[in-house]
Amino acid sequence: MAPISAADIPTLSLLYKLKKLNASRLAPVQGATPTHNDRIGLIRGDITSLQVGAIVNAANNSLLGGGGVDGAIHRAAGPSLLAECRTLNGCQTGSSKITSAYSLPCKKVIHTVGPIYDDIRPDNSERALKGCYTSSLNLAVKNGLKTIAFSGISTGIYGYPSLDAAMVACETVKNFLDRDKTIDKVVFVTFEEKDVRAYNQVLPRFFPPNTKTSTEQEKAAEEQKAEAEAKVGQLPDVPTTDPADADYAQKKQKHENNK
Ligand code: AR6
Repeated sequence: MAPISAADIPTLSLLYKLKKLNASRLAPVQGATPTHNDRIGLIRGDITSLQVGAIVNAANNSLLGGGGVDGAIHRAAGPSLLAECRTLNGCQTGSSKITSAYSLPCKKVIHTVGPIYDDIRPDNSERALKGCYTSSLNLAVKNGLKTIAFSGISTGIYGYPSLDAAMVACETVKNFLDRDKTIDKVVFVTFEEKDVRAYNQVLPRFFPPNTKTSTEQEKAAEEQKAEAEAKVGQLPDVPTTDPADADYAQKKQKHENNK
């Protein structure tokens, strides 16, 4: 399968424009913003074909491979990936570790360990799932990677309900992008129909379409400019002589007088 480059993965802005993603009929969550719509990608397919900075594997505590996306990643990367994973001494639930990508088209693989969904204590599962997204994003930044693609951590064999998992994923990624300036693109990779539906439903609640017309955008830019100019007006006047020069001139005069 030909690799898909990061630039070819559609952003939310494009998906809204093409009407492949629609505004939610449900209320947006608090703080929802279209600001990151160019930095979020969404694609359905096999994560092993993505030519991105890092793909995120839904691994287990041993990091020694398994079924689902973990199996697909190990098969596509080749046996060297397992050899490197053996040196890592496993990984805790809610945490992540990074390896090379070997025969995969991406640069790195981040292995994260999602929770086995606990419907008696869903808060514990939510905390661990948040940890998976945050620790993976932090590892990407630490390794200078600009693009990162997530599989639906815990939504397969580990049984996390897709809609709830998509809420956690979107909220955590949004909070991260609100303060990060280094990551260019975070991609959500869906595989099964249930996850496609979940992301189509949840993404617009966190990252709504930009409904401002270009005139409104221009007006907002004008307002920002006026505000900046008003602030400049409050600054002290720029000195007309160089303080260092004035000091020098004074000293020079004194020296002349003492001659
Ligand atoms: N590309 C993208 N997504 C995929 C692919 C693929 N090739 N294959 C499956 N998915 P799962 P978990 C989706 O079960 O629930 C392993 O044995 C899948 O549809 O792989 O976190 C590990 O070793 C689902 O949305 O991971 C652990 O023991 C998502 O990937 C255990 O499974 C995750 O499903 C982890 O379970």
